[in-house]
Order: sequence, then C-alpha cells, then structure tokens
Amino acid sequence: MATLFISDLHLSGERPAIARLFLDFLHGQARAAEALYILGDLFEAWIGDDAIGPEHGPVLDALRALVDSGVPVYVMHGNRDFLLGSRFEQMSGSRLLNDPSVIDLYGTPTLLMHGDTLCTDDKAYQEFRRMVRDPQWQAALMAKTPAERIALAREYREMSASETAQKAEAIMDVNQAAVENALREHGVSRLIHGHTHRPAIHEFDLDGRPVRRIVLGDWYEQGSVLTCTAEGCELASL
Ligand code: LP5
Ligand code: MN
Repeated sequence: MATLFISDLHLSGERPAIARLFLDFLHGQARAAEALYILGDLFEAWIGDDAIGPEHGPVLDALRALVDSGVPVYVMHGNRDFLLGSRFEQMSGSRLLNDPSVIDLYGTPTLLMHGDTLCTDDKAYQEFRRMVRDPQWQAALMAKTPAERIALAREYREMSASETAQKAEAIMDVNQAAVENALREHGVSRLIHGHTHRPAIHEFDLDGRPVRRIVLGDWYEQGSVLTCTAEGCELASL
C-alpha cells in the first residue's frame, strides 16, 4: 500500500487538460492508495465556500467518489486557497489538515507543510500572508459579494505577478534555517512540502542526523506525485 502526496495543482478553467489529468488520477492511480494528501493550492484561487459553483462540481464529486471508495483525502490550505472551509469539506468528503501537521508515515514521523511559511526571506509575502490570514480581515472580506471578491483576487494576482517577476529566485525559495528550525521544533527527520514548484529530494545532516526535505512539483505542464511506502518515497511525473 502507498500514501500519495500532491500539491500546487492550481486548478482553474484556464487549464482544462490539467483538470482532466487530475480527474483521471482520482479515478485511477489514487484508488489504490491508502490515503491522499493535497498540500495546498489545489485551486488557483478560492474566494470562499459560499461561491462554490457548477465549475467546481467535477473535482468535488471526484474527490467524494475517491473518499467513498475508502481512500481518505486530506487537504491543506495553500496561499491561493486558504479560504477552503467546512462546506468544501462536506462537498468533497475530504478533511482539512492544519499547516503544519505531523503524521506517522510507515513509522517515520513526517512534517507536512504547504511551504510558504518557510520562505522567510520573502518579507513582503510574509507581510501579505499575515494580512490575509487574519480572522478579522477574512471576516471583512467574506462580507463582500463574490463579484467584489473576484475583482479583489484579480488585483492581488496582478500585484503578485508583478512583484514575483522582480524578486530574486533565491528570495522565493525556502530559507534553510527556517527548514532546520521546523524539523527541530517538530522533532522529525522528514519534511514534505510544496509551494516553491521546485520538485526535489534534499538530503542533509541536521544535528548529526540525516534528514530529508521532499519538495512536490506543480501541475502546470504535467502532474507531480510523491508515492510513499514502508520502503521509502519516490517523486514522479504523470
Ligand atoms: O502564488 P504565486 O506563486 O504567484 O506567488 C506567491 C505569493 N503571492 C501570493 C498572492 C496570491 O498570488 C494572490 C492571489 C490569491 C487568490 C486567492 C485569494 C482569495 C481571497 C482574497 C481575495 C478575495 O500569495 C508571492 C510570493 C511567491 O508566492 C513566492 O513565495 O513571492 O508574494 C507576493 O507577491 C506578495 C507581495 O510581495 C506582497 C506585496 C505587499 C502587499 C501588501 C498588501 C497590499 C494590498 C494590495 C491591494 C491590491
Ligand atoms: Mn503556494
């Protein structure tokens, strides 16, 4: 049996081929899994559970069918879909997972994160994150109409695109000290995260012990799936 990890699908109407690839994955490969973890940015943008529309139907239904077939699905918030809530959980049958979370993966405690909180050199983003994760800010946002929120999300996307085009690549990667602190704080030797879209398995020593940071890839051009069994983890493309 295997446990699967994916992230950064950024599902949107603009990439129908990726949405189809994901539906095939949910109806195919994922059915044989012990569990599926989606570590953030399942959606390109999520403006609130009250704006669930017919366009979300196929993904919500396919997630629910997978759960109903006996495969639990866990979904973590990303920086694009941090407004996923209990209605999404009910409709998809999945369960929202805190960022960070530690799970027992075949006997190895494993830290799961979206990954954005590790990008501590990106001070502007961290400030933006503090703003949008503030419950008061979110309550004010949810008082706006879905149309107003769509317009605001578009403004944020444009702001983010022009900002990220100017930021150095290194600033948008994880900070090594933040990674080490997270591993130490949770007392684990393995971390799985997404967000940076730089799929890789990094092995290094921490306090004299070998540790591993596994970075999931995005689903822009293809799918990126991490398969973990009792023997270890393997990162592959679909
Ligand atoms: O997502 P990606 O990879 O392009 O960039 C991220 C960081 N950007 C973001 C912002 C999102 O893309 C915005 C879209 C969210 C849509 C859904 C939200 C729905 C609810 C809200 C609206 C209804 O996360 C980017 C990082 C990059 O990852 C790499 O880690 O660098 O961070 C930024 O670009 C943030 C800017 O640097 C912050 C600038 C200061 C903003 C201060 C607030 C001002 C408000 C502006 C009003 C237009
Ligand atoms: Mn992200």
